[in-house]
This record gives sequence, structure tokens and C-alpha cells, in this order.
Amino acid sequence: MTLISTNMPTAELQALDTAHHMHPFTNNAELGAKGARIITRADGCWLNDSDGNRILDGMAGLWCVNVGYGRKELVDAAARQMQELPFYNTFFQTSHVPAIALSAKLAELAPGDLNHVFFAGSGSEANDTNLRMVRTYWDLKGKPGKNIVVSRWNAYHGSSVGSGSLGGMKGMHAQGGMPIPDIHHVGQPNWWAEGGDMTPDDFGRMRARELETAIEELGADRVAAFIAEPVQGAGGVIIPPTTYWPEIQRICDAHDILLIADEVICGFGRAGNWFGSQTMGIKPHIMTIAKGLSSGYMPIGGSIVCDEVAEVIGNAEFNHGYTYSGHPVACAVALENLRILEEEQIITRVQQDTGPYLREKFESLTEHPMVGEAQIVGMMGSIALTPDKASRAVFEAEEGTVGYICRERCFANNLIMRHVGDRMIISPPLVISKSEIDTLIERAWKSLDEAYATLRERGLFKARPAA
Ligand code: PXG
Repeated sequence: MTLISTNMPTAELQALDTAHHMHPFTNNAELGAKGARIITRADGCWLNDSDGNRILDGMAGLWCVNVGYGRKELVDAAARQMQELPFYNTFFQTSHVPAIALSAKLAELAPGDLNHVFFAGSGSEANDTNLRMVRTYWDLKGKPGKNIVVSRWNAYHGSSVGSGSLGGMKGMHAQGGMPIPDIHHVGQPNWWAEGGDMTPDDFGRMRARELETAIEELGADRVAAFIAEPVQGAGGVIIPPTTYWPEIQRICDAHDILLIADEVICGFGRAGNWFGSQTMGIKPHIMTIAKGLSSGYMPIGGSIVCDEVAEVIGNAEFNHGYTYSGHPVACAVALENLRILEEEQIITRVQQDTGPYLREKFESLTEHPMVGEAQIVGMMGSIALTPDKASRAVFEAEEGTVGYICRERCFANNLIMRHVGDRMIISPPLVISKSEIDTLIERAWKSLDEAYATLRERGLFKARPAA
């Protein structure tokens, strides 16, 4: 067998990748024609590729490498656990120390009476758990018809059939028979794109009240839960107006609807606190976790569940679980990751030092002729690209064309900064230093300048006429 290694020429690795590897959320034929960028190693906030480039990772992998790359303690925790007990299940009346220790630690960190953890292998699996858990909860309470989950358009909750249905990505719903029945979507609190002439506060209240209207139309005896990310991540880092969450909380309380906060991105310091629910001042019954839980070093997710729901579910057999629910190696790594976050006071630093520094620099990008608004909380931020700031106009070109051009410039300038439509987003490792923040902003500025020049050259810096 040929040994495939990082010593092989990039073109050969790309050819093998094209021949055998199907990439997620990718047109594989198009990617095959140009070849994937091959990442070979990483340390801190920096990636190396197979052509010898050093790339600043402004996305922390995929919103997850919160403590940065190359933390030997996490490697050692995995190795120790693999030697002691590489796998055992948590079904059939057995348990093991890593799952016990991690669930106890999460109960300590989570606010209020969120004291119980159901483990999964990913955020998608955890949201599938949530879907089944809230329906089972109401069933056990004698309300089997209370089974509709309300979510939002442009939400992301995962890619399995259940979690993808909960999400509000229309492109996903168009493939593979989604959404499944009894999921209902309401509008997102994206003032920049959808707020029209309303003030952000009025718009926030209006969008929250769409939940109340939906509950009234469907009937409170039909609605089991509302699920939302405290701050939408994959949808473009959309920070809701300050009026939004208090109104959502009031509506859930008033109509006896369970609130599920999807903390897969916001959790573990990303939004400036242990959980985004704390940043947004909400009290969920269930929180979905994954990503930053292990800083992405091992695949692990889960649901942190409040006393009341856990008690009701716990008094029956919940016919649900995954082979890797509470995987010992993943739990051991997650536990060590939480220790690092806590002992090195990484979240405090984000709150008090590097977060405010990043905010100031990031908001200065609005001085660029193409940047309308900048939104940032903790270490997740976005800028809206626009041909006309005052009217919040969209580009005449198809949505995403300009964002893609900008992203390509970032890529060429060795900065990973993603685009979602015509928004550019960042989510760097929480350990990013001030000088690395300076580099990130310099490269973003340079990429914006280059994209702007390209748009001018190609006649693309043009607003779409009002409909
Ligand atoms: N909930 C949220 C809020 C997420 O962001 C998931 C659930 C699903 O987690 P898993 O571990 O099953 O992927 C996510 C995942 C993007 C992107 O393009 C975002 C995610 C995944 C893949 C791509 O921003 N978030």
C-alpha cells in the first residue's frame, strides 16, 4: 500500500482527495477542479498548509477550537484515558469515571437547575435528542399532542434529518425530504437584512411576537418547545436587538413552552460567558452543547437538562442513545479542556481584555467603504457588506457573490474569515493575543480593499434596485 503522508506533493494529495473524499456542504466536482487546501499542522491560532503557508485561523476550526491548537494537556488526557479505558458504553446500567466527572462538572458550570447531562457525539445528535426528549416529556405529562417545536428561519441546528429539520436553512430543506412534520418556523431577528424602516428595538419585539402568534395559531396545547441559538452563528453571527430575548422568555413562560438554547457555538466562552444564555439573560430548560466543550479535539456533544424535565424523563425508559454517548476518551478530553478554560481564566480574559480589544478593532472596519455594520459579542463577530450603508442596500449581484470574492481575498492573504451570503464572519480561538488581533484586522482590511477594487473593476459595486 502506498503510504499517504504530509510529505507527498500537494497535487497528489489533492488528486486522491478528489478521487475518494466527499466533502460536506461542497460541490465536489467544482472543488475537484481546483483542489482542496490541505491543512497539515496547527499551533495556537495558526494553521500550516501543504504548500508551507502560515494561515491565521479566524474561525477556530469550525467555531470550536476555543483553547487553540497544540495543547499537549488535551493530548495527554486522551492518551491516559485510552490506556485506562478506551471505550465502554453507558447503556445497560453501567457508567464510568469520565462521564460521571464531566456531567458533574457541567452541572456545576451551567446556570440555574440545569443539572443533568445526556451525552451525544455531536451537536446534531444532541438536537435530535432534544427533539425526542421534549416530545417525550409532554407525552409523559399526559399531553401527547403537545409535540410541535418552533424554530426560526436561518437557524442552524445540525445536519441530521431531525436537527436539519429544526434548522431553518431552506437549501437544506430542499434536499432529502426535510423538514419532518411538526416543526414550525418563525422569522429571525436579523434587523440589518429584514428590519426595514423599523427601529432595531421595535423589530426585535415584532420578531419575538411571531412566536406568540404561532403559538396562538397552532394552540399552546400543541407547542412543545421553542429552540434557538442565543446568537445565530452559521446564519451569519446575527446578534438580536436587546428587546428580543426578554420577549421570547416572557412568551415561553406565559404559554408553558419549553425553551431550548442551542449553545453549540455560543457555549464555553464564545459569547463572553460560559454560556450564551448568560450573555443574553435567558433561562432555558435545555441547552445543546458540542464544539467548544472539547475545543474540537474530540467529537462530543450533549444536552444539559433542567431538574423538572430530567425528573419526568427519568421516571420512564427513554428509548434513545448513541454508542458514543459519554465516550470516555471524549469526556476525559472535554474535562481537561474545561480545566484549561477555567484555570487559565480564558473567559475572563475574553470579557475584560482581549474581547473589548477585538471589539474596538473589529468595529473600526465600518470605516471601510463597503462595510455597513459590525456586530460582535465575546469572540464571534460579523460585518455586513453593502454598496450603500445608509439604505442598507444589497448588491445587485446574486447574494453571496460579493461575500465569496471577499472570502477568496482573505484566503489568499492567509486569513480564514468565512462568508455567509454577503456577511463576513469571525470566530477566532479565545486565546488569540492582541498582536494576533492586530494581524487579523490588518489582513481583513487588506482583503476588503482588494475585494472592493475587484468589485469596482468588474462593475459589481452596485445596489439592487428596490423591488
Ligand atoms: N447547533 C449549532 C448552533 C451549530 O452551529 C450544530 C448544532 C450541529 O453540530 P454538529 O456537531 O453536528 O456539526 C451546529 C454546527 C458553518 C457550520 O458553516 C456550522 C456548524 C457546522 C458546520 C458548518 O458555519 N455548526
